[in-house]
Amino acid sequence: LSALNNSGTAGDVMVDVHGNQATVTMNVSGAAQTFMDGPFPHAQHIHIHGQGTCPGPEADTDGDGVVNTTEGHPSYGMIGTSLTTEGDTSPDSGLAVERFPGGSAYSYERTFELDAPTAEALKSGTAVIVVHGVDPALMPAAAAEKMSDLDPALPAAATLPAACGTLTAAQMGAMPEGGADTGV
Ligand SMILES: [Cu+2]
Repeated sequence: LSALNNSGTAGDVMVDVHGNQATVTMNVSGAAQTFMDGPFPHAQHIHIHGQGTCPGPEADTDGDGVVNTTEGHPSYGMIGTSLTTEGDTSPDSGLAVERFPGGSAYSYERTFELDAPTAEALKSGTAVIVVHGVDPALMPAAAAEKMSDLDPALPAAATLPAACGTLTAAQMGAMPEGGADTGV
């Protein structure tokens, strides 16, 4: 994962796919620490069916100095899977902030059933991990005063993309028993 929007957030991600089961392992650091006296929630998703890329600064089409989530959609696509800590993993849980990891550094591991669109994107190389939530102090002041492009009840900082990484397929074919496993 590489930082977006000057967030300082970094990390790494592995998606291990066996049939329709995916195990996602993530380590994230340098993320926004606190939000309203609690751990800063970091919505995180597998985005799918865009160009399979992370946006550059030119994606800031409204010129406010940040690439918000919507401005990144042409690059990384829409939410395919919400990498929540429990319960639903569908796009419906995209902003279920109480079910995402939080704080400045965290590890995440979860096994869940892949839905067909996300599985297809993983195979076709258009699956992109995006971690959201940036310390507003790191944003241009005018952008930090805005509300989120995804939910007008949340500040822009809460949903701003903080880190992004493209997933590259790798066959882990060393032990072919039981069919081919695809590590991504
Ligand atoms: Cu996202």
